[in-house]
Amino acid sequence: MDIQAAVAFTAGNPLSLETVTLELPQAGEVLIEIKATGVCHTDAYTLSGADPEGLFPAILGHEGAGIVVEVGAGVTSLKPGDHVIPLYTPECRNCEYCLSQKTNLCQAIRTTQGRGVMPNGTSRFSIDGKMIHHYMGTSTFANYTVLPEIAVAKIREDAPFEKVCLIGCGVTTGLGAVINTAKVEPGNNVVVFGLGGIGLNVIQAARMVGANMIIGVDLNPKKRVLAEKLGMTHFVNPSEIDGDLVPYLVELTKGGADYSFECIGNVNVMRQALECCHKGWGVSVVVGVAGAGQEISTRPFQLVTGRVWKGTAFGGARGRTDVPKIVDWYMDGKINIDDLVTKIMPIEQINEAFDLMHRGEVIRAVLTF
Ligand code: NAD
Ligand code: DAO
Ligand code: ZN
Repeated sequence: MDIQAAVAFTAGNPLSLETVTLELPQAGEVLIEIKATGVCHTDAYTLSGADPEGLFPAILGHEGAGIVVEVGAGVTSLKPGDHVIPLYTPECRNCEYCLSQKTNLCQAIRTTQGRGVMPNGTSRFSIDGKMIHHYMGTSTFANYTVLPEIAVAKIREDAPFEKVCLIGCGVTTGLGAVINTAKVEPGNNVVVFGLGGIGLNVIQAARMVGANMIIGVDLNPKKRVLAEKLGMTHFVNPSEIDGDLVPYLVELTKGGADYSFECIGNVNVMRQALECCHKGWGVSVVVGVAGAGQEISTRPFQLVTGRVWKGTAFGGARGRTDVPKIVDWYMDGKINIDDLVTKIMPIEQINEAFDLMHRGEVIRAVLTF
């Protein structure tokens, strides 16, 4: 079938709206009509050419929501008409990783997903017979896409696509970092570095679980108002304090954070996030994705004296199980997504949406079809 998609032909250039040929779903696959998709920094990172694993040409996008149109042979958990969120982290419930119950990093389709193709090794997208790569297994910058059944979360039908699409990445990553990875407890003191789409969700989850101090750290003072609305109790702008940030935060928390979260992707800030943690038990969670080849460092004595450094992907969430629950939280008013969707735009304006994100003018721009 002919579909409309924003194609990334080469790194470093704008996306191009094209008519693309999409093959119908094969066994174990699902055809989805995408209704809305967020634009995230990871899409921009790959488009820039800085992502060493980026493949071109490709259809980017990984924060979508839509409706199942057709299912391939053997698909049992989905049917046409189901409302869904594509998952860049699948949940097969069968592989060694899923069965371990220790990680959400399902490996069932890892190799082919990384090569930009479906599990049988071929792409469903092409233009004039030339193959176009899938991206993160999702390719949501298209009005139709094909995914493996194990990478699709079924959600309730009354949830608005242009809001719940953010549960496909930013919302789940931030909430999950707090609830699944750190397991923050009532009364804990939390420091959040970076108040973008991820950090704001860390803040609202910290409030949900009953954290005491929720300290937000950002260089941009404009981030303060929304962060406070979502639960931040103290704002720290590193460029406005006297002295070094780490001792400042240790003093503010009377000994250090119980939990800290780096939501920027800056390796120097990752070190500050670890070192502002409480001696003996503080845990720092790396959420931000640093540039290719970058490394983190600290004095090992920071770990010897009880601080713990860990990371999280997609908030440790098992997508098919957890994403529908997070949609319920939104529909029940337990979490705020409306304020994170700064702008809703038609797919034709996708390059403007990237520009808005680069200029820091949106938490998220959402594209509709
Ligand atoms: P964003 O750009 O919207 O937010 C980053 C914030 O950090 C901005 O508000 C910016 O002002 C602030 N900032 C930048 N440098 C700073 C500094 N030195 N000190 C203090 N504040 C600073 O980004 P986002 O969408 O919230 O994503 C954050 C990170 O999370 C990115 O690296 C992204 O790739 C990553 N991410 C990780 C996962 C995962 O599963 N681990 C999933 C999605 C995104
Ligand atoms: O190696 O098993 C694996 C999966 C790695 C993917 C982890 C994704 C990490 C988050 C990247 C940013 C997503 C927008
Ligand atoms: Zn699995």
